Amino acid sequence: MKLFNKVLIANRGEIAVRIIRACHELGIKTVVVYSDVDRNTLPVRLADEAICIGPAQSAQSYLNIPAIITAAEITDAEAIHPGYGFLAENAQFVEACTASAITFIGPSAENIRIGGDKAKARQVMTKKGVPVVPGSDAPVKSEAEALKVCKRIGFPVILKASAGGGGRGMRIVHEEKDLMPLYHTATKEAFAAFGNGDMYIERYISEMRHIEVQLLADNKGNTIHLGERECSIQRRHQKLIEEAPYVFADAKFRKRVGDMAIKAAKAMKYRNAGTVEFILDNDNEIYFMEINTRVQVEHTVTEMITEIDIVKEQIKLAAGEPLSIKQQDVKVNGHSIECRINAEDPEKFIPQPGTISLFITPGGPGVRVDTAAFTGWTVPAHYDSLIAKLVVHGHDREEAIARMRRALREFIVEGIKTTIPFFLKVLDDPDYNSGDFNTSFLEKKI
Ligand code: MV4
Repeated sequence: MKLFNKVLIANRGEIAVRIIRACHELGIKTVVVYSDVDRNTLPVRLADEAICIGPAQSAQSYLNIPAIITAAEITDAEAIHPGYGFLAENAQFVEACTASAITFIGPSAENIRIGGDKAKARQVMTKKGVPVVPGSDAPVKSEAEALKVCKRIGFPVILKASAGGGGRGMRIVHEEKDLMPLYHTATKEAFAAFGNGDMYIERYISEMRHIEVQLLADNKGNTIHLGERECSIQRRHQKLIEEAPYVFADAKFRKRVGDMAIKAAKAMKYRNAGTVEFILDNDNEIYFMEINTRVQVEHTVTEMITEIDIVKEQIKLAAGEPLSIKQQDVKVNGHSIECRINAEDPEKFIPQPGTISLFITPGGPGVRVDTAAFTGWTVPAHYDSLIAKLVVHGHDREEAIARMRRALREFIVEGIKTTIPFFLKVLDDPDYNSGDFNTSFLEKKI
């Protein structure tokens, strides 16, 4: 079956490199777009063609829809891969691609709209019988309604912005007297941040694990899952360590959460690759939290344990190919862990842009490094501070942890500070090693 001749990559950094690699393995030519400060970068070198689309500020380059569509048109690219971040979850961008007869490698505009409207997604899931945390059926319209919902579900509750997600615009409310002040500040904050102040309410699960399921769906609606990832090690809603599988998952758990994810995807006619995020509480109850309508940073750990190339699958699915993998052929093998190496101070997590004077990546058995960094490259201050993903695979979690520890020790980055020392500390933590942690782990430890 004929895929695309040429794909344009509307992104930068490690994910641009990741997508170029998938295209080249599929025999597809690549075009990368870049901003002024990204001229001397690895994606620009690796792609067959590169086009400057504007100045460093994202709004004028990586978020500049007309510039990117024009770049695709003048290079005859038939499809655009958006990566993650930037335009990956912008429904208008999908429509702009469609209007120019360019295939968007990702879900439909409608999928993205539902995924971006958290209250709507919750409603769709409730209607189709996917479990959600007890809460409001829709955004609450008044103080009186907010109070009524809270009285029904009981405190503590969590207020969430419909347009938020990933933790932005959230407030935990422990008792009734705090509800109104927090409801008002959260509403105002959400309005300022997203131009939409809608808030919905859920019962607050004080101890939870973040479990998510990778999905693939073809254009006919055939949907499979690639198992779960455990992403509880996060700081200020930024994931720092992810692993697959969830160490306490057995085949029964995997089927339960996997089937829930497929049900969630089918409820909204989901297409291409996506991720359903769940709350796992201390009673092993699973609740739908959000759906992420993009390839995620941590897709790599799933690739390591399933040997399925998720980015290649995205491209084939976008070209209209049917799913080539059956659910029963998805096998989970061993254990994988990812550490997100950020150009940040390892104590205070303050970004550290600057020139890398020496960059030597680890290697050897079971080690994968996804990066666009190299010796002499300057990390710009304008973008995300992720400079490398260190991903390991082992026969079991214990071997994966040992492998991660030795790979972190091998990793040489000079000239800027990175989060490598932070990960070495986490990897020595007894609770991390036993698997006894939840999303509060880092708040308690650092
Ligand atoms: C929750 C929750 C507890 N109960 N929802 C949603 C987005 C994700 N990044 C964090 N989210 C949470 N949703 C219910 N019903 C706990 C979190 C959560 C969290 C909340 C506030 C402060 C820090 C947090 C860290 C991890 C998870």
